[in-house]
Amino acid sequence: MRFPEGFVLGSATASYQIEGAVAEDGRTPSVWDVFSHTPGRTYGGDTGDVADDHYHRLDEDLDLMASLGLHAYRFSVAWPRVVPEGRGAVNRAGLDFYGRLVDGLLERGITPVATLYHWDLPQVLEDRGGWRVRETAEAFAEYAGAVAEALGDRVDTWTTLNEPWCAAFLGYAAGVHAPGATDPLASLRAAHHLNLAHGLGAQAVRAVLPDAKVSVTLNLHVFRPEGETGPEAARRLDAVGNRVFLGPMLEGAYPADLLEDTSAITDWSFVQDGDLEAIRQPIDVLGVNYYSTSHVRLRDAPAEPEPSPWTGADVVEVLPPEGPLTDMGWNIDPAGLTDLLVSLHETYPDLPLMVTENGAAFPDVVEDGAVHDRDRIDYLRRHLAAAQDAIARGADLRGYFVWSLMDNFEWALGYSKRFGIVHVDYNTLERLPKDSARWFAELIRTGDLPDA
Ligand code: IFM
Repeated sequence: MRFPEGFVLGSATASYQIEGAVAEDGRTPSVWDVFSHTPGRTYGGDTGDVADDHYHRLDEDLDLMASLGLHAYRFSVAWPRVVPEGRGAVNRAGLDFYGRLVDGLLERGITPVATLYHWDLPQVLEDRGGWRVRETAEAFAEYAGAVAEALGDRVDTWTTLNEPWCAAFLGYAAGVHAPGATDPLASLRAAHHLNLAHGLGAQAVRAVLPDAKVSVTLNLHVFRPEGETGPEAARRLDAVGNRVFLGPMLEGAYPADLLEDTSAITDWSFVQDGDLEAIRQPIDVLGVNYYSTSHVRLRDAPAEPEPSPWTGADVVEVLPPEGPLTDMGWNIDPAGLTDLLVSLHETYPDLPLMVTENGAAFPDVVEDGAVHDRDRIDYLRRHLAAAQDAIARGADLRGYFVWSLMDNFEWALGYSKRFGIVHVDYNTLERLPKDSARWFAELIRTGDLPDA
């Protein structure tokens, strides 16, 4: 069970989930600062004010990564640290933090993989319409160019967006992520402007760094059709969950069935001439985030529409997941990862793939200074084996990043869910590698999947 030569094994985090220091060195509030400080929005009122205090513990965290032997580290840059007013002046102090991070990685032989947007939109841009409006896509391209200019050729791969589905549909339709809107039209506008941000951002990075490796990370959904109506339910959800991004980014068009399914909400006239050409930029690798699958069918009778990330949820039903479940309530279906990677390879045969997130939350306990997270090791082992199956079936998979390096702010669920392979004590901020961290380090050291 060996990975191919050169296969990248790393871990991932995101700025708002780990950094803290939200009001330091010129950073302004993001939508997540405002959302998390709004009563009732997050578990226990948790916020990212301190998070893992990574901003102040950079060297310790870099040493931790080196001790695990990570080949690569996937982090995100906080837009409101770098361009505090959303557009215009670039904040040198904000950029310097990421410069120190990148230099520290390179000194330790770890390859930096930068994501430009992992959901911390400057609130000042949300106040002007956020992802509902195209100005935000234009502002993103300016910001992307500024970061590319500053970090230059020290970054190996530039990822424009992380999981635009969550930003658009959890943020503007279901209302469970920032900015907390429940407006299906806004979510479709947001999806389009995120697509546009990807295209304009990719161009802006390449304008500064013509040889840059550019990517985007999508949380592609795997649907398991149930019964006779399952295939139609899966088609509808695939359109609004996956092809709404894959279509314009990789094929230069929104899928016809998506336009038809959403015609009662919009005529998509916010898509302007030239947008689709701008969105379809060559990418060097597609980042895939995978956690679980969803069993779906059509409803017997249409239900009262209520806030949901799924346009058409009144006719489509996502069935309760069958156990065993992770602490997120998500099912464990490693074959879904194989299916997803193989089907992407069949649809886009020349596109290299990278699993940019995979992992699981479990209710860890610290016992005598250790965390024996056997469930997580089992989850990781089975998913890495599933990735190997996909490679054996032809998928051009180049690497795998575990989510996450350390426990962190799990968005609306605050600190109640632990995804890290390193435990964080939120009282002392002490880091403690779990058994899974040692297991992952052993995998990196030997290139062989260790036993669970
Ligand atoms: O924590 C998130 C991450 O920010 C994006 N992908 C899914 C993870 C687990 O929910």
